[in-house]
Amino acid sequence: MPNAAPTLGYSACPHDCPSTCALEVELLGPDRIGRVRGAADNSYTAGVICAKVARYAERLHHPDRLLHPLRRSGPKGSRQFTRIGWDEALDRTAEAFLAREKQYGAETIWPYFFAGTMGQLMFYGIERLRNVKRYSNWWSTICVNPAWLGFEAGTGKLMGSDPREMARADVVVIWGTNAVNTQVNVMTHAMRARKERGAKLVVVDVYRNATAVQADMHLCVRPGTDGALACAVMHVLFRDGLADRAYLERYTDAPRELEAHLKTRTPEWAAALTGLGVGEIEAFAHLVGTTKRTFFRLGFGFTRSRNGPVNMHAALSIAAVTGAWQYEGGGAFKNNEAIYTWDRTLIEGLDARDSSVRWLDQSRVGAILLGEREALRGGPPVTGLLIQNTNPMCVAPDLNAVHKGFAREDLFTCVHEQFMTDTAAMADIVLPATMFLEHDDIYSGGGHQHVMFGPKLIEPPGECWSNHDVVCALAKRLGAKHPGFEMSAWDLIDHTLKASGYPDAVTLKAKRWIDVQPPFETAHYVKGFGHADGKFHFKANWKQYVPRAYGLADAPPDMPNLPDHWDVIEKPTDDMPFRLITAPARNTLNSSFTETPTSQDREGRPRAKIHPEDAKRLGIDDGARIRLGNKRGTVVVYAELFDGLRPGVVVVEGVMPNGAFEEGMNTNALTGADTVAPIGGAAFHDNAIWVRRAEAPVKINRETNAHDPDRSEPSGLHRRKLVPAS
Ligand SMILES: Nc1nc2c(c(=O)[nH]1)N[C@H]1C(S)=C(S)[C@@H](COP(=O)(O)OP(=O)(O)OC[C@H]3O[C@@H](n4cnc5c(=O)[nH]c(N)nc54)[C@H](O)[C@@H]3O)O[C@H]1N2
Ligand SMILES: Nc1nc2c(c(=O)[nH]1)N[C@H]1C(S)=C(S)[C@@H](COP(=O)(O)OP(=O)(O)OC[C@H]3O[C@@H](n4cnc5c(=O)[nH]c(N)nc54)[C@H](O)[C@@H]3O)O[C@H]1N2
Ligand code: SF4
Ligand SMILES: [Mo]
Repeated sequence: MPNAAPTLGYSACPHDCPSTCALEVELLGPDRIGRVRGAADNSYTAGVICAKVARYAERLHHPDRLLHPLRRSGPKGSRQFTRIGWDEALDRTAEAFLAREKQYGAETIWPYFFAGTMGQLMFYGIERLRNVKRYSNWWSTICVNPAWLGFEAGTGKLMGSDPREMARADVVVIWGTNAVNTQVNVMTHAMRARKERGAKLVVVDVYRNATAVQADMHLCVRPGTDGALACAVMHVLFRDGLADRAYLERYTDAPRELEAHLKTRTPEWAAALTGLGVGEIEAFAHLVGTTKRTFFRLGFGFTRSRNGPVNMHAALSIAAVTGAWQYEGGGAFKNNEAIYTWDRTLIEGLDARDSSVRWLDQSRVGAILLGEREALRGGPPVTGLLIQNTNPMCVAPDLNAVHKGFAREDLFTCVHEQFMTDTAAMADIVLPATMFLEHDDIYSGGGHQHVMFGPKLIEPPGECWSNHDVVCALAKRLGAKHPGFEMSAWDLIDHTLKASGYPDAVTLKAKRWIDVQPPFETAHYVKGFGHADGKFHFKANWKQYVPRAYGLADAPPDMPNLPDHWDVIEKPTDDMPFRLITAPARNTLNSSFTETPTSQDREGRPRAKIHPEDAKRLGIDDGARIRLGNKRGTVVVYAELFDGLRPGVVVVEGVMPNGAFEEGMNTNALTGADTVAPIGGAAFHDNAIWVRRAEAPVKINRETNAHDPDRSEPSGLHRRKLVPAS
């Protein structure tokens, strides 16, 4: 039979990625897809998507997809499960939650979720169950807080120049984001600027990543020193007459104070901190100072440090000193959260929120499950978890604590998932979830300006249910009443679109997306910045952003208000002379896609990029088994000699499943869950570690995951099972 052209369906990528691409999906049957492509007629996607989503059929039709509800039938973490029906699975979950609620009060249950899907309904719907039931609140901290706060402290609003304007810039500065890996569309627009206008591309990053390889100038800073670089750049701008003084007077809060403060932040001062040459800093400052159309595309990576918000605010401040905001193709961009007018009252049940319920910090899940008083805010222990869209057994910091916490016998865990992830493996009840092409939802792009529809295009396999279905079915059994639990996904979507001032569901579905880009003068703050005084704030008022009602401490007194290097990172010591970066990998997205064969082939085994000089000194050959460790834990990885980073820096890409590591725990064994001030965050790229050759495979103390040389095993690699040693 000749191949007929497949039917096309239209959707939006639901994954946790700022690009939220407009998609065209080949439909090969009522439950089968073929290739996925980027929509050429969407002005941001512009026909380009990442390879991992182009081959989405591999994930959606994966033989390991969860198809039926399961009940644990062996010890916790044994991965022994028995198939059960939906009624039994939901009944058991509801019974367990109700019994615990009776014993400890409703705050003992903690719905735990994140952005595995960014659909407005399937992402946030779980909040309605929480609010109506008065379950413990969830303070989202794992991803955006340091970055968004640093930006907002300057502009007063989380929006910036139209990201498509990058194509009309003369210099594009990609700062602390590996866009080639993590948001490929940034490169589409940046590369257009280079091709059509001869624009220069500058990358500020701690290693020569896939994005830096494409750059005209790569500023390879030491981790956590971006604030110092930014200060020295501004010092040069003021010193050499490259600051736009008219703009500063009209649009900023404290230009003269800033100039005086920067007098001592010389290129020499910054060179010592960043590791850059004075000449490099001067050249960068002159480039952005003499090129009005400079677009600062600020990423997340450089804010995943204990001084992250300060570094973001400092880098952002450069555009205000040069006045780049005034020009098309100039200014700065982090995220467009503030341009969207989403009203999720019905989806989240905000009308039912009780302000007296405690808030628990997402990134502190380990400490919370281990019952630390401060982490529990003095309230009852967490004894019930309902998890959707996230894999904390893999992605959360301080993984030793997390693994121990999840292993608690008295903890009842229900995980709604697409795959048997490391977190699902710890569950008492596992529920099978639909993928985005199997349910209706609506999306908006943090990295662009579109509100998009992602309709149900195919039937789900097996007995998969959507997040909305699960939340509503549990609500019934838990006695939670709210109009949102009685509505279909479509009706909730339709209602939410209209309440938000967007076209209704039928209209948006037909249009596929709408472009809600604010006009130039709004996006570029021509009529003033987002603060009450209309100014860009060089003097960040950190205090103002701390929600004290959530139990957070005030901003630390030594947190600098003016741009600076805030010296609170984990500095190398004699014992721990290296700094570890756990950067994103190209073929996986957090722990998603780690299940697909192509991603597994391309990423291979866990590798640590290490400078050849360091390797030589430590007697480490390329490909050698090496052990990385610190006070929190240790992992074995394979050395990859690489001169695209500074000596003393080690980079391991990807959040691989724990099973990919000899001792059953990924690099989050080394990352810290201490709070990034002042509003939370995880400092995934701010780790002091030691590095050594891992001669013979070594036994690890399973209780602590600490390296115990007295318990060396003579031979054979072993994989730590997820069962705790107790
Ligand atoms: N393929 C892929 N795509 C992804 C993801 C993924 O895991 N894989 N994750 C998704 C998610 S959830 C998010 S939030 C975004 C994140 O996307 P990004 O904005 O790219 O942020 P990060 O992924 O944290 O870090 C990216 C870069 O920051 C650099 N970096 C680390 N520390 C410093 C520093 O101190 N200074 C400087 N200048 N650079 C530093 C790292 O070396 C790395 O190259 O990407 C999304 N897209
Ligand atoms: N070492 C290190 N750790 C990191 C980072 C880092 O840079 N380094 N980055 C951090 C960042 S920025 C983030 S955002 C977090 C992200 O961490 P997570 O939010 O845990 O993201 P994923 O690992 O992609 O897990 C998402 C899960 O949701 C599931 N899922 C997807 N769609 C649906 C759905 O519709 N319904 C249900 N029920 N499930 C669904 C997927 O199968 C997947 O297992 O990781 C953080 N962890
Ligand atoms: S680039 Fe990001 S939004 Fe686009 S298809 Fe890939 S994961 Fe999805
Ligand atoms: Mo993220």
